[in-house]
Amino acid sequence: MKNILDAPFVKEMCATTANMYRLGWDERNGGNISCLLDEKEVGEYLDLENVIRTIPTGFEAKELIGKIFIVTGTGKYFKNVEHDPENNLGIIRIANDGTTAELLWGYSDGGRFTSELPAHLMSHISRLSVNPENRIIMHCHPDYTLAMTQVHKMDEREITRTLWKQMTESIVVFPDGLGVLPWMVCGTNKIGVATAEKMKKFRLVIWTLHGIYGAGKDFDETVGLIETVEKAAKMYMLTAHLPRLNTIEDSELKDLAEAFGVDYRKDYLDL
Ligand code: 2HA
Ligand code: ZN
Repeated sequence: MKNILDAPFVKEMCATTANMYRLGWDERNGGNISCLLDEKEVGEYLDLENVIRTIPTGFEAKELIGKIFIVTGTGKYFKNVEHDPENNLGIIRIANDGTTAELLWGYSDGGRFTSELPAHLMSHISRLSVNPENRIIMHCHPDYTLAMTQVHKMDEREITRTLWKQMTESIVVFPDGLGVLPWMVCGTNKIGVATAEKMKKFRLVIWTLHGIYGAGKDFDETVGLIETVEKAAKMYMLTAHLPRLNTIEDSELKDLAEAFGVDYRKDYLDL
């Protein structure tokens, strides 16, 4: 059996949480990540018959029975993951009842997965239904994105248009735009269901006055989506109070999307 601490998926979780902490997106215990793993690959590192303990998830995820995820722990700090992955991360498998998580590794101080597990697992189900390659769901609290939710109309079309117009990269990176949820109590099945519903149409979902969710096939895609939104939100917040002399026109956004061959939300442009 190989050493689990050398597994690429553990190393990626360590590197990503450390990076996100230093970006300031995950203060204290803010943020959470889940990554769908390949059973065969996990089997190279762990005895899949050895269930350390079982933890109820509080909801049913029939579509994910037998699926294995590495997930950040509840109350854990992103800054600490790289120094003690076995305590701050866990590897869970969804049991045959669809409502129990079987712990295969981690949460070594007796802890459990993130309180946002409902939003994560339900979002995995949504994203897998539109893209079988999806593996990552990521949540964090990036500064300018969060600031923007205080001052911008929280309408999907409006906020997507604003972000597309801040800089050239935006429409190329997230042509599918952003889903928006109003402020809601976090950590509940209700916000999980609402997030997952949006995830059928978007890889990015903003939680007003809270943060953002991103989904992707790997860490680069997912972080790349969030950091591009955050950069565009930064441009907006740095300039929102100033006279706006230049912007990317709708016809130019269309030219850009066509030049890069991306399938953008055409009804979000006024052409
Ligand atoms: O896990 O970010 O949304 C801490 C949070 C809750
Ligand atoms: Zn949060």
